[in-house]
This record gives sequence, C-alpha cells and structure tokens, in this order.
Amino acid sequence: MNLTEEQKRQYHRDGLLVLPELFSEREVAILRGEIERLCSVDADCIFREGADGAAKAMFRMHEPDGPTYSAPVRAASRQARTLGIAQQLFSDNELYMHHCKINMKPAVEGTVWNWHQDFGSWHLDGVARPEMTTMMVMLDEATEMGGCLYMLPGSHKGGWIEPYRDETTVYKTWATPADKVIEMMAKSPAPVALTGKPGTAAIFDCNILHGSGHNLSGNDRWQAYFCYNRCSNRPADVENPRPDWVRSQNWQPMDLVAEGAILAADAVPA
Ligand SMILES: O=C(O)CCC(=O)C(=O)O
Repeated sequence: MNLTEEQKRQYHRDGLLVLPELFSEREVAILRGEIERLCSVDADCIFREGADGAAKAMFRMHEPDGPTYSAPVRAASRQARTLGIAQQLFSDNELYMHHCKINMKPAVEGTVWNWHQDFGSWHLDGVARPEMTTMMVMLDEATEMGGCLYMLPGSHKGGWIEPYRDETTVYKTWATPADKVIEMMAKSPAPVALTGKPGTAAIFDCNILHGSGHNLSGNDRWQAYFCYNRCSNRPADVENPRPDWVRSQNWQPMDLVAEGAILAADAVPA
C-alpha cells in the first residue's frame, strides 16, 4: 500500500493520518480471539485493574519467545499496511518494534490515559531522536463515550516536553504537565477524536500530544499499538532500563510479510 503525497504531507503537518477500515472484519476477529486467549496468561507484561483483575494492557505479542506471543499479531505488525507505511514515512526500510501492546478499556470501568507524548517516555528510554511512529488499530468500534483517543494536531512540532511521572493511573506513565498541554491547545486546531469502525487505524508521530478518557459506554474498547523506531535510532544504554517487553532489545530490522499472513497465521495452532 503506497501513501499518496497528500497523505504524507498530512502526516507531517498534523502528526497524524487516519486510515479507515484498514483491517477486515475477519482479521479483527482473529486478533480479538488472540487477545482473549492471552488474557488468561499470567505474565509481568500484562497489566490488570479492578477487583476482578481484568487485563488493562498487554505487551510483546510480536516476539515468538515470550508468554504473550501471538502469530497473528506479529503478522499484523509486519504488513505493508502497517510496517510498510512507517517505512514510507521515514524513507527507511530498517525499522524495529520498540514495543507492541494492546490497551483494553472494559465497558464502564476502563480508565483514563492523561495527555502525553509517547516520546516523553521513549526519550527517557535512551532514544535520541523523535524518529518513531505508532500505528494504532481499533479492535472495537471507538466512540467518544467509549474513551476513544484524542490527538492534538500539529502538536508534534513543538518537540519533546519534559514529562512528569503520573502515578494516578493503573499503568503508570510519563504524562505532559497540564500547563504545557493548555499552552499547546491554545495554539493548535481543536483536538481530533479518533473514532471509527473496528479495523480502522491511525498512524501518529511520537511527539503528538494525545490522551483518552474513561470508558462510560456499555462496550469494551480494545486497541492495538505497533510502535516503530528506526534501527539507526536504537536507544543508548540507560541506567535501570525498562524491561524488554516495553523497551525492546531486538533491534533487528523487521521484514514485511504477505497480505494474507494474519489469516494464514490463524490457521496454525498456537
Ligand atoms: O489507549 C489509549 O487510550 C491511550 C494509550 C496511549 O496513549 C499509550 O499507551 O501511550
């Protein structure tokens, strides 16, 4: 899948490109089935919340040597529609996955992700340059009431903003200070709500400000995130690096796989 010049311009201008229904219903069903299967795994790379310990976030489904491995998720992250688009945006075929995750917001109970830049934490991981991008794929219908993502278009151009450690959320993150978010909002177009049908995707710059609210709806909101970095931008050594399921140590370039690879991977028993 080749991006048009207009799509590339839009990505660089807004820090964001929406790709409606990039994945088919069948592919989404396979990916969801995989996540349901993995929810019962007991592993450090699955975060849980609430009295019933429902999974909130799950990492590292793309590497064959871990407890959360899923061949269909690995195939999804290596499509011309995902990896190939990131390669085009960087004019670089040598990309690796910094991390791969699923964020789950259960109906009524799924909680907030405060405004942040992904590069806020990735820079602290030792990555020097903001040459990273994320492909998000909706595995449910994303709605405003259901806690969809909001993006502040153009905010990536402001560069890295020093984050603070946000301990208020279940999965602790590095968030952007409120005064900086408000300042950026005053000079940006209105935030964009990333709503859409299952299978819709969006690719976004690692410095764009984004966040999402509580899921007040009666439906779950599951989303997959494939975070790509250039191999030439791999992190430097840092003191106490985060575990490899969130700061990968596999810096080998990823290969593209065939269009039908998600369906083919589903045919092989896990
Ligand atoms: O899934 C969401 O709503 C937000 C997730 C996010 O921004 C992140 O994981 O960095």
